[in-house]
Amino acid sequence: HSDASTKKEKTLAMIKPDGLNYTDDFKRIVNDFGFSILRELTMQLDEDDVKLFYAEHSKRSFFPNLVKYMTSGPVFVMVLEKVNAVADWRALIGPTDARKAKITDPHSIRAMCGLDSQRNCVHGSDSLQSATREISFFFREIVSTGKGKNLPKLES
Ligand code: RTP
Ligand code: MG
Repeated sequence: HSDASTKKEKTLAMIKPDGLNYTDDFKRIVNDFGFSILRELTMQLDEDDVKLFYAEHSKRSFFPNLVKYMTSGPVFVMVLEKVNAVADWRALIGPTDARKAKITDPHSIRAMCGLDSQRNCVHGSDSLQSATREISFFFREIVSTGKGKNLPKLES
C-alpha cells in the first residue's frame, strides 16, 4: 500500500571531488540504510554548472572557493529512493562543517571523509523541492520526457 506514511521519496546524493576515493564506502552505506540507487552518473562540473547547481549561494563570499572546489575533479551523483530519503540522507551525511561533524556526529559521512566547512566530501538535497530541482539538473531528459537513455520516467 502507499499512504502518506509509506510514500517513497527521491533525493540527490553527490560525492564531491575530494570524496571520490570513498565511492565504495558510500555505496555500502547507501545499501546498509535501505536506499535504492535509481540512477548514477560521474561527471566533471564546470563553473557554469556550479553557478546553477548552487545558485542560492552565488552571492556568498565563499562562492569563488566553492566553484574551485567543485570543479577540481569529477563528482559522482546518485538518485536515491526510500521512505523519508531526503531527511535520512541529510542525517547520514552530518553537519556542513566536517570538523564539527567529527565531534558531534562521529559516525557521519562527513566525519569519515570531510576536512572542514568547505571540503565536506558529500552533498544531500535539503528539501523535497530541492531534490526535484537537483535531480532534474543531472537527469533533465529523463524527468521531462522519459526518453533519456531509454530508461523509464522518474515521476517528480
Ligand atoms: P550541500 O548543499 O553541499 O549538501 O551542503 P550543506 O547544505 O550542508 O551546506 P550549504 O550551506 O548548502 O553550503 C553548500 C556548500 O558550500 C560550501 N561551503 N563553504 N564557509 C565556507 O567556506 C563554506 N560554507 C559552505 C560547502 O562545500 C557546503 O557543503
Ligand atoms: Mg545545501
